[in-house]
Amino acid sequence: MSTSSLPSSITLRPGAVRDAIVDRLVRSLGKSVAGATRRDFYDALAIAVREALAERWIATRTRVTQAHVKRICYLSMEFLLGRSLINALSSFDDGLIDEVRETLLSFGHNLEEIAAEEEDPGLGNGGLGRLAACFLDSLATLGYAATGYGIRYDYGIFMQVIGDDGAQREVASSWLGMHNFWESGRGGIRYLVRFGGHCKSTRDDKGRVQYEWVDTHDVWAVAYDLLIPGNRSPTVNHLRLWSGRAVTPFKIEEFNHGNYAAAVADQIDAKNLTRVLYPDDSTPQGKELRLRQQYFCVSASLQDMLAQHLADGRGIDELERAFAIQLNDTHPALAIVELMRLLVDDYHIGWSGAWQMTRRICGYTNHTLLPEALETWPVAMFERLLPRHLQIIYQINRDFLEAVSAKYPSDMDRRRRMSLIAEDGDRRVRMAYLSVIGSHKINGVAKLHSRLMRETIFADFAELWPDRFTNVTNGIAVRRWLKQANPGFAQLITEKLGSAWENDLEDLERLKWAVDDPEFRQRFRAIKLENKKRLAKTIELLLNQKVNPEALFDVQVKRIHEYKRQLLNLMYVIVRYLRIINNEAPDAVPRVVIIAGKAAPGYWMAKSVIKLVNNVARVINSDPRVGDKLKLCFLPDYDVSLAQEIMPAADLSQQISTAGMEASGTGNMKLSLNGALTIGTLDGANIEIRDAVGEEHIFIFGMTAEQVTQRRAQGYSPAHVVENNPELKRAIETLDSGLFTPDNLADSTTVVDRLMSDGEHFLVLADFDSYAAAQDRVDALFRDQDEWGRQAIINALSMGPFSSDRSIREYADNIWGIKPVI
Ligand code: 26V
Repeated sequence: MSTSSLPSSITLRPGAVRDAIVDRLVRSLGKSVAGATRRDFYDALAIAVREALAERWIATRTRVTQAHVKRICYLSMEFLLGRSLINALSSFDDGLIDEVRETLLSFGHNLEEIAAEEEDPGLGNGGLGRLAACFLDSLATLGYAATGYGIRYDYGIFMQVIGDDGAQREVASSWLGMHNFWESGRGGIRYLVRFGGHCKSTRDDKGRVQYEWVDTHDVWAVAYDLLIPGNRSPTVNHLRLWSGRAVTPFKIEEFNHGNYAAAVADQIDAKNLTRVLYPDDSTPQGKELRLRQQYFCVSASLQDMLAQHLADGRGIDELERAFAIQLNDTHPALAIVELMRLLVDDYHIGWSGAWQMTRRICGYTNHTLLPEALETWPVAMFERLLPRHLQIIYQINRDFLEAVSAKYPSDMDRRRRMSLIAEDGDRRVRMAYLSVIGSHKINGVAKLHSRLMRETIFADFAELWPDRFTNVTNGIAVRRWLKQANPGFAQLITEKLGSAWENDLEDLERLKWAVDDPEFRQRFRAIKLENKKRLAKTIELLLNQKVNPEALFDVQVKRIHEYKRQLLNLMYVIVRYLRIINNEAPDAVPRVVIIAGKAAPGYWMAKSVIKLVNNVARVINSDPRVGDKLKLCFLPDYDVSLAQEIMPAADLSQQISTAGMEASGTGNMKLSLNGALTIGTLDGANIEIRDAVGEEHIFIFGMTAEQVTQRRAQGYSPAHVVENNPELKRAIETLDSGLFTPDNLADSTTVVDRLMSDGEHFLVLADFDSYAAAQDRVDALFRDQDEWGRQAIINALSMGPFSSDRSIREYADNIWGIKPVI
């Protein structure tokens, strides 16, 4: 039966919302309307929406197959999607969501509360994972044929709970606890992924060496698909996530002999493969299970691509016309090696032809310059887990180093530097170099980052192949970060401009006149105040702390890392606190300082920062001398859904990383788009944001990346800085006195010791003077509410270039060579 011949009454569409919901309640869930809970309404609605998307999805796949267009496969170990219901509902362009809202009201429910029933699938750590989700949104909205490939972790990022002592505790939380209606298990789509074993070589009848990988331990990768709707677009793509399953059946004989553990050992091993996301995004732990996850993801995805390609009746030699692969950082870099293995060993394509094809198919995005975050794997581990892949890596390396030697004869040091194998200490495979060598384009994620990438970690490679290096500045999905997160502001824009901006953010430029329209400014400020009231309620719910919505909402939300310098923020909060209690700031602008973010469980200093923030907050928030003038709030368990509440309520966006260290940042874009002013260093995309909003509408401070390098070379001495700033000195002394951590002095002193250590790598206090001066400018401007509002609007309306639609068009045109199918 074709979808069009289904009885139409069950399709969710304008005019039939009530019938569709009741139909799913009764027929899919077996609930009466009278007996249905909030959760039942969520389930019924989710089923109805998913079915409506499924029709668009089938149509998309038919179009893609018929058009024979090139597809992009976005390989990523992380996708931080956020909730689906409102995203999907608001992608329909016929006012469906309004009717859903009214219908639910008639049943006594509110759409936002219903939507909050959904677990936020936290299948990622931070920026890199959220970027992948924004990119999928843009790919579908712009009508590109795209598939995301990743892992269906049973447990995504941990839930962060703050203990009574202020410290972070990690609690496992399964997004799959409740039935997830957004994914469909595709039992029929599964591939064998092999590990271990050894390699045999034989000669074929023409005398060529053939390699065989034998005696392997195998695991099934089974597919689960999540639908990715384009906004007001006929396109629905999918994200395909792989889950591990045992190949060997349950061993009933062992069971019957009472060996219960042995009976299920294989099942458990296979399931463990995809059990949990690694929560450390700063230091790779070199854990074997992580390498297994990477290979599992890559192998299943490539088999899936090839299977589809061949099923379409196309030849293997056409592969590069059918597919582009993008590597989201080095985590899926094994795709380069696995593709070589498939082409050479299974499809018997000659080595150099296979290599050319592989390189033309793959592109690599780098997301960090931090040397400790660059992945390397012990050769010994590779040998044990992926022996054939190690051989291939050696061959790639031999060919490559030969080319290096041809260009730079007798430059042995260069050969050593550029080798895929690091020989210092235990021998390790350098995944970033593998990604560079195996890709036709290598890009950074903001202009500064792309330049530093060429000049530092990949300098030798950029000298060898200057044309392969490029930049694509990150962007954000306007739908989630404005239309859904800030419906009030979105409606105001639409009232003035129509809704074209949703899919063409540059259109906001046309609203620039509104900056000088007092009525528009007044409405903008009223919307901001409403958003702040909403967040104030959430803060009260989470922390049992009242905050004044009229105060300046000062926001720093992101993973906790020393380079992001949450401690610079905290030191300044302490300085303000001391000014207030010493009666030195009679007219201080009232502030609510909001900090949120998770620390990697093994990153001790980051966890100390969280604990200290909470301890300082406890003292400040309970000091009667402070009142409304200052509140410090650490919001626990920062995730996409909490971000959607915070972004529209912010006045000030803190983007204060040590210059040269934040690759791009994307929270900076989300906050600015929602009308926050940025206080920031000349780092990552902050620089491009400054260029877009104008330097008079942003608070820039601190050293440039070049000055940071110089300062480190000179030898940085924090004691010297502190000696010259009496307020900073007083703040340090107060910390050292234990005022904030009476139960455990060390909770303060260990952090102070770090800040005060000679050569402290992140130069936190070196930027303090300039940061405090910029904060004074913030206060001064906030006193003029009308002018602040004007500049906030300028910020929001200047964000045209920071849509992920723009980023995706650049990837499509300059890297992937793909065209939309619509
Ligand atoms: C690194 C690692 C290393 C070890 C194993 C687990 C793991 C997981 C994630 C990462 C990624 C760190 C890199 C990252 O997230 N970079 C961020 O990427 C954003 C999107 O491009 C960018 O805006 C941020 O500035 C950058 O920090």
